[in-house]
Amino acid sequence: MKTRTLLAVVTGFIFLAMIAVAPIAAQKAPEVLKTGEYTAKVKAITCGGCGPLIKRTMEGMKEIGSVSVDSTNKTVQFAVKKDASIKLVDLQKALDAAAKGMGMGADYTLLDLKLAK
Ligand SMILES: [Cu+2]
Repeated sequence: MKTRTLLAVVTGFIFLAMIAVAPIAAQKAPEVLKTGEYTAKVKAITCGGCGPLIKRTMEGMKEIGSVSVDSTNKTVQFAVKKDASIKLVDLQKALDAAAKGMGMGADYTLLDLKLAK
């Protein structure tokens, strides 16, 4: 019975710790991208047309400067212009629309987004 109580307490602690840590982990990617250079992984680049489409889509946004896509490694590098900022959700929305247009399982969800400099 004592072991069971101890187990319950330990399980409870682990559960609480997970609840406390989850929002921190979820917030890791910045919600607003400020001026700077970023790198990210792209979830699914499925054909030779995806790279140019991602580049065209992102460069079409006034806040974003040059974009380069590495289709082999499924990564994208881009810059947010000086004195500009863009919400990640807005950028992702544009990319999702582009991926939908591409079809064939393309998914331009940005993963592992990091500020490069
Ligand atoms: Cu494609």
